[in-house]
Amino acid sequence: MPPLFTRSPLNPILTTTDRWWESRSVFNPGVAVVDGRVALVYRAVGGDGLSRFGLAWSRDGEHIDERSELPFYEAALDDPYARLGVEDPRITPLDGQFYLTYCKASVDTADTPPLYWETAPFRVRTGIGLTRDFQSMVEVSSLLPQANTKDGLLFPERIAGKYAALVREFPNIQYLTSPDLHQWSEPVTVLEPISGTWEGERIGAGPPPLRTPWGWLLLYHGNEYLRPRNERMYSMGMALLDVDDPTRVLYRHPDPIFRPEAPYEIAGPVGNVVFGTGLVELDDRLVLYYGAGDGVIGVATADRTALYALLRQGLG
Ligand code: BMA
Repeated sequence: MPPLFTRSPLNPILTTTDRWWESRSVFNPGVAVVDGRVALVYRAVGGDGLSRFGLAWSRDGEHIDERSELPFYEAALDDPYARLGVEDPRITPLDGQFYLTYCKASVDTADTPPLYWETAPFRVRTGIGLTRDFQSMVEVSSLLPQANTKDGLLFPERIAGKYAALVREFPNIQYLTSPDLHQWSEPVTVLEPISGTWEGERIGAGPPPLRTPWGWLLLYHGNEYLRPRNERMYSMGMALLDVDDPTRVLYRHPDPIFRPEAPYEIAGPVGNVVFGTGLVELDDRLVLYYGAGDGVIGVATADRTALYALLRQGLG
């Protein structure tokens, strides 16, 4: 089978600049189509090692035409949950506005034990922000304010009348709902890592799910530990969730659909990483935006018919 996703010949489409706040790395963009243009809100790491969001625009989805001089968003200096900044935004269009979900990162007190792979006891929360016009964003709430979570996103439609979300409270992807973005239901596990495979270590939702005729298409990342090289690899996988009850997994593709292969994915500040966080439909293509090697941004395109055929085949 030919590869499902084809990399743009322009890759990497976005790289660092000499502006201090995005001089170290730019990666993991949230993406949305806004008045016919593609907006990318991306994670930018600067000379101070902190994460902020930059904003870039593209007319054709691959050439960057415009880029913000200053960060699009940075955490308030006195926010104790974002001492290391904000990371990995996802963008969800809903009710004629755009919600951003992102990881707020800080470090817990020194007497807190870190998770086994962590270099410090990171304290992570999922923030929810709102923008109408991409001039500015305001934080409106957070997903499960008391829990350590990453990879949070909102579905682009209400489900059974409620806001619907996915989040990763280590190590699983969970589903939860809210009437108002403030009170959250008890999370229900949707997908777990599969030990000994490409998604054996941990998994997390990628871009906000896309509605297909058969269910929600969820692209997600999986992390595997390559013992002989003492390295980790992040690839992208695909699942289909029931439209009305996304805790029902209708199909999970066994193999990764996108793996680190290009030099800018294999090298970089963290090598062997493709981390997809944006997905848009442009004509008959599904266009995936991803962080590569935690250093730059790439784009890869799948033919919708081919991807749908794979889903249908999986559904049997
Ligand atoms: C995750 C997040 C992402 C990053 C990925 C690969 O835990 O920190 O921002 O792209 O690891 O390093």
